[in-house]
Amino acid sequence: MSTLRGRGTVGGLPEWDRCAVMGVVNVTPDSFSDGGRWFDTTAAVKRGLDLVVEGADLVDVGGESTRPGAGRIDEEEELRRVVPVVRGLTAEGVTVSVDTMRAAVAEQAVAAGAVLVNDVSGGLADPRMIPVVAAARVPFVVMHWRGFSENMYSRAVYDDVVAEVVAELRARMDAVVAGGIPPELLVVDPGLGFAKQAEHTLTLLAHLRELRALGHPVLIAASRKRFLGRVLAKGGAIPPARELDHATTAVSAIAAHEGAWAVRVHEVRASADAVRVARAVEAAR
Ligand code: PMM
Repeated sequence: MSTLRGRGTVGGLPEWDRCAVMGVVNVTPDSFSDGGRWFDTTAAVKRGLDLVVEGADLVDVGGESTRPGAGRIDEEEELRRVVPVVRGLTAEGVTVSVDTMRAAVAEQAVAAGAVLVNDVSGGLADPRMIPVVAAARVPFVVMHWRGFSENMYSRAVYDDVVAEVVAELRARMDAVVAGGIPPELLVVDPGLGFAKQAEHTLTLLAHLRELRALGHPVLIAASRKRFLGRVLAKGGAIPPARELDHATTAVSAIAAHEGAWAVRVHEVRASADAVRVARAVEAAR
């Protein structure tokens, strides 16, 4: 089994001496977590720039909601939402990733300046994705994914969630490398909450070491997810996504301490502090 010393670096991206913070801009009217507040190009670009001021190292721009139960939007609509925001942010010097399962969106976002493709399906949703990313020679996030969000909880069945997620991710990484994306451009992501019940997600967080042993930088995206609501539930009442930012920050601190390459969060300020504290503790070892 390969191992990863340190948190790893991703070819072509800036290097940080700590866990990086990826701020989220969802250009969607129906995102479960920010409720469509940024569903407008100007507002979305401003949101991205604000996230950088708050400490985001990268900004992840997405146009299609992947919340549990979400259906798909068409490609034209996704392009219309995403590309102008990517262009607006890169024009301001922001390091932008594009969150998409579609090759055409990845391709046009990279042409507009995006430097990383974040595909929650790990290249499974669109057969053109891997060749397009390989040709663009940009880094690629491979997330653990078992199918579209519409009915993903029916796939949340595991005997040993850590072993199965690691094995399925390893198979994806092999397929992606065979498809022409160099290993040094790959980031892995356990896909917290995707086809996973809360206990599965928590078990994965408890075993980040096994994920790091895949030998690639690890991205952790816990922000405002339902499993955090389950952890904080009082008398069966689950807090809404917007009330999960403190819990998200706790995960950022844990992930940074455990050697994650980056955390993907909606509220950047607190996680930017958390990764710096983790770095200072690491330096004092
Ligand atoms: N989760 C969401 C969207 N994009 N990307 C990666 N790499 N990993 C994730 O877990 C992930 C993602 C869903 O959350 P959002 O709708 O709040 O952005």
